[in-house]
Amino acid sequence: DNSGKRVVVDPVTRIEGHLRLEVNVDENNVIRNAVSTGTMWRGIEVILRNRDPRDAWAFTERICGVCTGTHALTSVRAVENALSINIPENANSIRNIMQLTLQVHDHLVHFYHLHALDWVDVVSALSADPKATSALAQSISPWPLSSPGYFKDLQTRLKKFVESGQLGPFKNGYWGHPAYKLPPEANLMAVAHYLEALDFQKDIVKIHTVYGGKNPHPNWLVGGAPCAINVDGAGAVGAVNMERLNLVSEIIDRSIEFVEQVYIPDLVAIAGFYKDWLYGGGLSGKSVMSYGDIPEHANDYSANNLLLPRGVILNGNLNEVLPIDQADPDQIQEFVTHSWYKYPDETKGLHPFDGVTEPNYKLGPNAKGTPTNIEAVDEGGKYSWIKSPRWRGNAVEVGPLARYIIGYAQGKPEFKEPADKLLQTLGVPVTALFSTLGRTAARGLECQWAAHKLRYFQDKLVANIKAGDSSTANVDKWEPKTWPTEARGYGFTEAPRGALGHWIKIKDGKIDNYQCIVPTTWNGSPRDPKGNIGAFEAALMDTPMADPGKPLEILRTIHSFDPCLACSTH
Ligand code: NFC
Repeated sequence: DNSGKRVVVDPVTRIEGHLRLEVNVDENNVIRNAVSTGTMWRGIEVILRNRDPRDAWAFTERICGVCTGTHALTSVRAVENALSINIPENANSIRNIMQLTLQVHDHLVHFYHLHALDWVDVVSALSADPKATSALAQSISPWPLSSPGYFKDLQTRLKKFVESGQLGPFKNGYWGHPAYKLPPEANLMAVAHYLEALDFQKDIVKIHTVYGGKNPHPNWLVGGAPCAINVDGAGAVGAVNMERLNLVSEIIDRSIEFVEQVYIPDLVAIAGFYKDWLYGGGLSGKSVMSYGDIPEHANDYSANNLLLPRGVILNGNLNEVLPIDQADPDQIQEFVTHSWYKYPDETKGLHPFDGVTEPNYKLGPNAKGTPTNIEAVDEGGKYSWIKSPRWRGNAVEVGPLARYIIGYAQGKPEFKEPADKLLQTLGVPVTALFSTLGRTAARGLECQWAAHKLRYFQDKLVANIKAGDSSTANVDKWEPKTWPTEARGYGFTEAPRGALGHWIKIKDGKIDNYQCIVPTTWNGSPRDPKGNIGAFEAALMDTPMADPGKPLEILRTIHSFDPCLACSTH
């Protein structure tokens, strides 16, 4: 219904990639229709055709530099699945460390640098009392950077920014918007931690440089991990030696400290002021999905061996977590009825083993503007470069909140207990989880979980090396002549933003078809042929806006998904 007031946010900033949102609001400025559009496509699946499957990780990794490495991991798993390649135990630990490092890094950067400013008014921090800010900080955390002088200095720096007319990283906010609720002192504390997190995030990625050579886009290897281990003194260049293992260990300790003494206390403090703002639940209280990840032992990707939960919940039935089979054509399908692609029959979905990626850019009949300058999309026609994946025909939400809901429903203490504790601290019921804030809180809890699991797998790796096992790769099936003429396989991970899958068909040693279904493809998907809306669209519905001219509420909810559009369209 396009009769109401229309609000367009294009491009959405503080995300990765190119996203447009259009909403219609009623006479009370409540959102009654929402349309999400991925506005750019790159065609990595097409570029992969006829290439060497052993190189696919390096191409797919370039889908995104933010969730760096997770596509590469998914890709090597897909190739290993197709060719029945097993990896050594050390490689499994190293891959888990790489993936958990990404989770911690990504969640921290998201909370402070992409999302916090939806809740924190930077300009209000100028009127904070540094002494009261110090008292507030010390009342919630033992973190040492908390003296009145520290906050006074920061405030002086911030004043200079503002007075110069150059807010630097803090420009482009809706400062002074009535939906901001934090007192000035909490705003000043959060700005301090924004800057500290900016510093810390460059340290944590060093873990990727130790095991993968660089960041972004570390190196990966079909059959294992691309790093040699040499702990007996004079190491080969590039080898993982004792000094580097100690460096990783020290960064892990600091990660746990930062997450527990800064991120979590900030999350609780900020959420305390917004616990009445429980909009944005969307699909989270209905249908959620997680593939699971972080295998305890190498080469077993079954639910029991995965530390992150696996399963699907449909229609809010928390009593039943349904099993997933990524190879089952009845379970996972992608539709393009409303996406800028061509299928032989667009009323039907395709399983990714038989997926087709053929661009077909045309606007719906009621769209306004020109193809290069769209004023209004027509959601009755094609309107996004994102395809519409569905699980048994259902739109599902994926991501940290989905993982926590599934872990919660399965009664897994590692997920249920911290969630219950947080709900209790805030004094809100369990249904509060199904909201924008629930999404933001789940990411914080998962960051803490991941930091501790980093410690666990680093210790496991070191213990295994000390026991005499330094193997990191299995090259038995490296040569294509050892492969069958035709093979197919899939790989999956839980990327920071949710369930990620790659499907590969190999023929005569080359890639015959390659399809990716990405977390933001699930969350940002347009409507399917039955009219089911995607998770972004569902989450925006029924949200009241204080001022549609400054759509802060749209940003809050959409940012809580941490969208990555480069990933979604690939
Ligand atoms: Ni880009 Fe990725 C997307 C993640 O949704 N997580 O699969 C990967 O990006 O951030």
